[in-house]
Amino acid sequence: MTRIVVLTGAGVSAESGVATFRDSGGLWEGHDPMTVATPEAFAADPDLVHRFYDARRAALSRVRPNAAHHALARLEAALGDAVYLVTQNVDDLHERAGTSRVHHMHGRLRAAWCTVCGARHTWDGTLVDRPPCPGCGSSSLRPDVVWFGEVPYDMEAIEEALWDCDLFVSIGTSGVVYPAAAFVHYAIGNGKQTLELNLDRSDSSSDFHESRRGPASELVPAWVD
Ligand code: BJW
Repeated sequence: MTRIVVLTGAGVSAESGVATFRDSGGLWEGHDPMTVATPEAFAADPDLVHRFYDARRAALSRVRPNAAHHALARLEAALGDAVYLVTQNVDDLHERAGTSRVHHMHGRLRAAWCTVCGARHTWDGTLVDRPPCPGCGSSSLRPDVVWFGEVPYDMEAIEEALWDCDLFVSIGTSGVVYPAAAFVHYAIGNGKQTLELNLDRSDSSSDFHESRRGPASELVPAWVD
């Protein structure tokens, strides 16, 4: 059976109403990424960073998975363990569409981790008001997301999955943020087939064996079904 690694980015959730990062109207507009998505920024102005993530966490309850998320859930239902889904997205739309194994390499909005005791907690509320950590009681929770300069989650397992797969598929990502941007090079270097599904040409489109252009809600079901 063909083993597939699927990487998703902000473009897969765009049609659900979750803003992308770098498109016109994206999340970074009005926010220099370095003012909100680095540990240094958090140390310098935690209120600003907490407000940014609190607003995005609250917005999750107003969005729904789209046809692309549902198609990927069907792919997992059909192929089981032969599909390894890794997402750069911090939303939970893949899970809500029914995918059961989602590897969130950049963390999750609906989680907080304590910088004192290291515990991670499911989190649906706000953090700007400095709630106590349910584990140790300290007021040191931060969003459980991966900022620039931090090491993404599950890297060893992701590299193993890329090594073991036959096909690498990248969906809705601009290909500018590493290490995800290098997955296509790793896959090609190890003799895998590669496919990109993206609205526009991305920074790494020319690296893929095949690149299809269009909205994820159309391209992904067409590829899966
Ligand atoms: C549609 C669509 C529709 C729209 N249908 N498509 C090597 C070279 C240079 C720099 C580095 C390097 N290695 C590391 C770095 C530094 C840095 C980095 O990459 N910097 C670059 C800016 C140059 N990387 C890091 O610091 C990373 N850590 C690291 O490398 O540690 C070292 C290490 C690695 C591995 C092993 C051991 C050690 C950490 C990166 C963390 C990124 N964090 C963020 C924030 C997360 C929290 C949050 O959400 O706020 O992650 S940044 C932001 O960008 C977010 C995203 O996941 C990520 C990627 O964005 P994405 O998904 O691609 O979105 P967009 O908006 O850019 O693109 C959307 C795309 O969708 C577009 O192409 C549209 O056309 C398309 N689209 N609508 C289909 N309907």
